[in-house]
Amino acid sequence: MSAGKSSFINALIGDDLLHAANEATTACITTLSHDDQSKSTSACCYAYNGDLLDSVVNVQAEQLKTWNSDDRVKNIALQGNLSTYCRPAQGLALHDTPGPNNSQDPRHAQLTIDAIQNIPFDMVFYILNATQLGTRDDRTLLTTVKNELAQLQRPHEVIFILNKVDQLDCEKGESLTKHVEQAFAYLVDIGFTNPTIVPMIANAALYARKKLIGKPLSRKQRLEFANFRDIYLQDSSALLNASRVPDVISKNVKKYMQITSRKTTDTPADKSELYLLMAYSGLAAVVLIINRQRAALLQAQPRKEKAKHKVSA
Ligand SMILES: Nc1nc2c(ncn2[C@@H]2O[C@H](COP(=O)(O)OP(=O)(O)O)[C@@H](O)[C@H]2O)c(=O)[nH]1
Ligand SMILES: [Mg+2]
Repeated sequence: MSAGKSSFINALIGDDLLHAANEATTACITTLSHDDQSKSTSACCYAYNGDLLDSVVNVQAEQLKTWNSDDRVKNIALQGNLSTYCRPAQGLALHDTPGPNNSQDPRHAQLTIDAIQNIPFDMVFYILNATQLGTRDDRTLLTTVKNELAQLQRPHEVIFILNKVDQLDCEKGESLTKHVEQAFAYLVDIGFTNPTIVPMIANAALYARKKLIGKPLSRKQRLEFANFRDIYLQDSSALLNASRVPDVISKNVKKYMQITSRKTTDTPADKSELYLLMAYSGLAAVVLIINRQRAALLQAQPRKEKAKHKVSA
């Protein structure tokens, strides 16, 4: 709960459509599907018995928030031309789940288990809160999720995001590398083999993306963004160097950062910095991980299916 699951998806789509706050906000499963033919973003919500409750064209964050806090709603399905860097984007579906460790509402845990059992996904991003790693709740939940995943027949990859690393107090010796190593040992102890861990600042990624797209930041977001920029300037490779990702991913993020930081006449310096901040935040590694898997999935598909996806990356 509040580890940053909804913020992580918002960063991927460059928009704060999903409600994110330091409280038990997500009470249902929200599926966001990319369709590059969509002229508007439409959404529907469904009850526990599968009945359609409501639908809206040009959906706004406020509407999703209202549905999300409506006890009758089990699922929200949203479709639109999302601003994602994932390639191929067509057919991409992102599923946001409630935090299953909300002790005030046991339905949240059930919804997450339901999602694991019934949604045909290819990849799971498990968002760990860097400031609350290894609590008893967290261990119980991770063990449940691991056991549920072990029963699945279809292949899937599990990626761990160590989010909110901006909140670690490095001046008090909370070293990022040490934290990632601790997370690694913790996950191995639970039974995950050689887990991939991406340290991340989901909000930094989201704000950089919003600025690049030209969307305004709220006052609070502007203040937070200034703080993220400050820590980025101290060591722009800190998160990447601490991450535990396949070599090909870290090499490609490094390459991307090198190319972006070269002074060119066609990209203004402030824009380059935003791209770099986005890469620094962990988002570039995440997108490369997704793209690599989507390319592999596409490779395995019959020719007719491939034509539908129009690979552009
Ligand atoms: N400092 C910091 N705050 C974050 C980060 N990611 C998310 N948050 C904040 O954490 C709170 C919970 O986020 P949310 O996405 O709702 O978490 P969820 O319950 O896991 O979906 C919100 O106030 C977010 O703005 C991050 O990387 N750093
Ligand atoms: Mg949420």
